[in-house]
Amino acid sequence: APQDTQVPDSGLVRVEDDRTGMSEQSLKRAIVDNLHYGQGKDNYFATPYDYYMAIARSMRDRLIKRRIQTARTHIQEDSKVVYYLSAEFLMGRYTGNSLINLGIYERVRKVLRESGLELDDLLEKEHEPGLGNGGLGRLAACYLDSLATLEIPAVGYGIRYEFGIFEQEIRNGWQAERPDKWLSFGNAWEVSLPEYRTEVKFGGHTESYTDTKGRYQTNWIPEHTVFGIPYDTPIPGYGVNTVNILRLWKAESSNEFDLDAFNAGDYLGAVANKMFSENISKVLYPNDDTVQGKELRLEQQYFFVSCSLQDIIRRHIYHYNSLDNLHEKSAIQLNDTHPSIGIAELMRLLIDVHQMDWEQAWHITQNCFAYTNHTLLPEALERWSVNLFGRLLPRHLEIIYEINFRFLSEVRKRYPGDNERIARLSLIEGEGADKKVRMANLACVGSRKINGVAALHTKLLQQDVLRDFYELAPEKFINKTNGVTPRRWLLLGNPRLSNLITEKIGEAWITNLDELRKLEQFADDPQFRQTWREIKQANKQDLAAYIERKNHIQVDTNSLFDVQVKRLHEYKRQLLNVLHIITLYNRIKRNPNEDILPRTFIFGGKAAPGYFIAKLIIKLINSVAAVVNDDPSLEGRLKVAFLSNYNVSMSQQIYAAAELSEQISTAGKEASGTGNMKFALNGALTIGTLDGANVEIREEVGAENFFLCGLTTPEVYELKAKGYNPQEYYQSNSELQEVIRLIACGHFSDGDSQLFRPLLDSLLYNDKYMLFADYQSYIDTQDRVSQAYRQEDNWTRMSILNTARMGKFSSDRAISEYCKEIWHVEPVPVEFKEYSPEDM
Ligand code: CR6
Repeated sequence: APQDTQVPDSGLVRVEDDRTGMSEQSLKRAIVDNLHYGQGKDNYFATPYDYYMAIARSMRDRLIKRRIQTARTHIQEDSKVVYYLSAEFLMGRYTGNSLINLGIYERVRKVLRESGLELDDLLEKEHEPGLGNGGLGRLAACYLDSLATLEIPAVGYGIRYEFGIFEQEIRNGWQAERPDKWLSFGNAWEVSLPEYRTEVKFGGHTESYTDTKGRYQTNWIPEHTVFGIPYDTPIPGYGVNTVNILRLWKAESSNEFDLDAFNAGDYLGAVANKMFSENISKVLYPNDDTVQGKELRLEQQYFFVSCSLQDIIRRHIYHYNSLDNLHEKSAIQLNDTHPSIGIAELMRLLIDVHQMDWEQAWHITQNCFAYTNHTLLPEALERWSVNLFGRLLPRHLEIIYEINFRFLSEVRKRYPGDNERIARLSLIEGEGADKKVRMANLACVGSRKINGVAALHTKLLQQDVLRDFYELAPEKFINKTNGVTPRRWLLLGNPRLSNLITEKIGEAWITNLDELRKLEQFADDPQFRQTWREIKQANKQDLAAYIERKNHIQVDTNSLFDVQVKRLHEYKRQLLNVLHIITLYNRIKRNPNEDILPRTFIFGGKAAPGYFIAKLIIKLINSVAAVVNDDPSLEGRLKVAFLSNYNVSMSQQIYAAAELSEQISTAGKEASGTGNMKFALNGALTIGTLDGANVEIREEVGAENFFLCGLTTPEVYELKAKGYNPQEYYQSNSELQEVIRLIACGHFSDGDSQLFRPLLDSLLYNDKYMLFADYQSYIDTQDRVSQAYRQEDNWTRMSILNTARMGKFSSDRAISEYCKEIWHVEPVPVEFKEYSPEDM
């Protein structure tokens, strides 16, 4: 063999410093190194994006080191692992968060400043991974952060969508959608693992045979097979060495080119399989809290669930050489019904592939899975047509029928002759051609625990949506009120406020949010209040600058920042907020001297592209903004800004600057909400209905520090039962009439009286979400808000108390409850060991 060139070994080069060192010097070297050898640039050629990539890679190196040690520790300790299956993970930007969790944000900022670079500006170069729609996907992200911080062995499993949630643009007041090409400049954070690629089958038919032991077996002969390639992103805990992973699957063709078809001259046929395969992980469905029974969506769900379960089984067998104890070592959480096909898939893998008998397989399956329900809206409960299901997943349909047969036999024993109940519990709905598979029923039958996401929501599940299952197995039901991670939502998102808090009470709050209670003692301290106000003011100025830059609207930073940011949905009632704006507008028009509190109304949120009414509401907000913002007679007292392309990064800035948080869904419709928690944590006061987690927020902060409005859930139910008629409210409310007439006459639409007709008609003649019923209560409460805001000292006091009492809403609290009461897993501390070249 040829001899290598000899080089002297100086004994001075320590690779470990560049890859894992945390000192200023090693961090600087690491960034320069990654700039050179990762980006191929020096400081002459490097763009801000190159610097961002170099920082990201330097952090990734540090996390990978800890990831390896985490994985080794989990194996050494035979740890039970949590697998969080979710079709959505709305992670937000990674780099700032990893700097925070590694505890080196300030140090890296300082190192960069020495070279004239501003960390915060560079971090904005990261394209946010928007692989989720809203609350459900963001909850999954907060939960991964808490799992790692609590040192729980966990893997998040999902889909590596090539296109995440669309980018929203506002054109002439309307929402327009553009594809989110988040991967086009590369992704510094992921590592692909083609060696763990997994095969997934689709379509075809099944055949039965008797195996050599005389057992009846089924063989699935698929029409297509697809590969899933895993891409891992490290998920660091805060202040610990645990680094878990988020494993997302990309679909790839299993045979690039069908040679037979090609040789037969069928060129397009030859690439059809490739197109089928690559479509699967192409794009995130942009619906929040609604479903369309689209075939591709079921393909996506099955694809990532099958890859993930096969991956879990592979790892388990490698370690234990048996599947008998799978349920003792794995807890698989179903984030809504989207991954619930996993119940049938695990049965299939255990029975058909690993030759287990039905009883044992069912025991293992039922003890692996738990199911979180996230909605009470009937349109969000997934039901797949049996036809489609059987075409795509013929073997799973058989298994579901078998599960159903066995399940219903038990039900019949318990409720003999109660055919209606049996029909309601059945996994199959309806008869004949339009039979449906009910995924929520499958999830309930196949899981050991079923949880709602706020106390009220869980209660309503038990009394209403899942009542029959509750009566059958009440011990399965449990509440797990949602939570949010204080790392992203306070420490990273609101540095001014978190610095003040840490100065006053130390930094224990970062991992024990109940510590915030210690702020209560300062609520009456004038100096502290003053500082608290100054911080909010500074954050408001930052947001005002953003609004000026993006929307060209000048807002008064002394006005009340009144904010509603969330997906556009009729039940969330952004329209009720607009009715309030127009009410104030009318009051000033009627009496220009009326003493109206100056307010800046800030909106943000995406509408599902096919949701016409939601898009019309966006158009209305922008139309009202155009009139109100430019009317000199208002003297700048009212401003309205719709911020386009609301996403995680933008929301961090908005929560920090918000003073009033709008949480005004119709009672009984919002399962929990999590934005409500982030606002209050950042010191905004809430105006809200008794819905979702608002109920518990109000309990925690105290009724006197919360602006309650609207009907309660029982009142909503009652009103509906006796026949709700919006006209009754309309006819007796002159201020409301004035508002509606102003929209109707085209005041906000250049005289076009037809444009907003669909919104008005739905209010006047149907009003499914009871805006008219809650209008007066909402307006009165808003008037109380205005008065309260003028009592500056007391407002600040309430704001401090809101932050101080948000401990319960940490995702750390939520995750420790899941660990104890659902998953039965314990923390596994990970030691940091110096890297050594001898490890080869
Ligand atoms: N849309 C609920 O509507 C809840 C989150 C997370 C939602 C919302 O109230 O906070 O889940 N539900 O639990 C679904 O997505 C089905 C949501 O985000």
